[in-house]
Amino acid sequence: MKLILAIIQDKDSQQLQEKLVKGGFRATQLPSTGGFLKAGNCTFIIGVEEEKVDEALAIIKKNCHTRSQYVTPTFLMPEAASSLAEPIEVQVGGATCFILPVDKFVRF
Ligand code: 2BA
Repeated sequence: MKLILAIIQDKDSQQLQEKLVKGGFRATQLPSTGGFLKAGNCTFIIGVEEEKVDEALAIIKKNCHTRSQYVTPTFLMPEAASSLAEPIEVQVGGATCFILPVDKFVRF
């Protein structure tokens, strides 16, 4: 068994949850916060059989979209607050996924 940790944007979480359930996957959603933007995002914990990992990743890929977000450099560098810094564009998502081995899985 494997554990997929998928960090996605809040906007995609409902659709992803629905599609995972439809595909026969069990998932848990945790609210999380990105270290760079300090904005809310969503972390899915999905326990899957090894042979189904690619199927789950395909669902995540299909339902999680890349979006542009603007950050003011002053947010990143407070010392530059007085300069006339323009907002910069960063591409966020679709999904950042970690696939971990699971030693043991039990459900009571
Ligand atoms: P954030 O840390 O808020 O990052 C949001 C977006 O800002 C990133 O999108 C990336 O485009 C940009 N970014 C992040 N750190 C940067 C840096 N040091 N310099 C320049 N640009 C930077 P994504 O890469 O799609 O990441 C989306 C979210 O996934 C992240 O939100 C974070 O919560 C999570 N994440 C990404 N990589 C991770 C990692 N290696 N470990 C743990 N969480 C990660």
